[in-house]
Amino acid sequence: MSDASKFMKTITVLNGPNLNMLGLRQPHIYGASTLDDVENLCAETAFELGLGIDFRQSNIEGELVSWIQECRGRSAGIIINPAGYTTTSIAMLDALLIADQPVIEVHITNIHKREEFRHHSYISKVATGVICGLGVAGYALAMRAMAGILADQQEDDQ
Ligand code: DHK
Repeated sequence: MSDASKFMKTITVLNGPNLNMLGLRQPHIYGASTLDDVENLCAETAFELGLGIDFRQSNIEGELVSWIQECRGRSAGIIINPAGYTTTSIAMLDALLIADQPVIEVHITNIHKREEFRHHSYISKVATGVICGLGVAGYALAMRAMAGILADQQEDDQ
């Protein structure tokens, strides 16, 4: 391991249920990009920003909760598309309340323009910011915003 990678900050990007079906899933709503495309976009953006990345997806709420817990002490920031758990998961909210790093919430679609049941988010209660409706480009924007937040944090620490 080089000195640079030893000290490189890692961003965890978590994806909730059904996002593994991107590309096949209602492409008129979610677009044609696959989750692999999103991972490549995040990896390229991370490389450009000098950040490491840990990109994951699960259809299981408990697994997402465990991954959020594992971020403690290992990850500098969490970017999360909670997908279908956005509107229901107090367990994920509680896990994020314990987390000690900034959180950015991403939705591919504009959830406020869609069915009313998609409008409320438990995750927004802990998110520094929310990006929605900008397609998968929202992930790259979230990475850039996270890099800015981490740079500000570093300045404050000095
Ligand atoms: C993804 C989902 O799976 C939905 O359950 C959300 C979100 C919207 C998205 O836009 O990325 O309602």
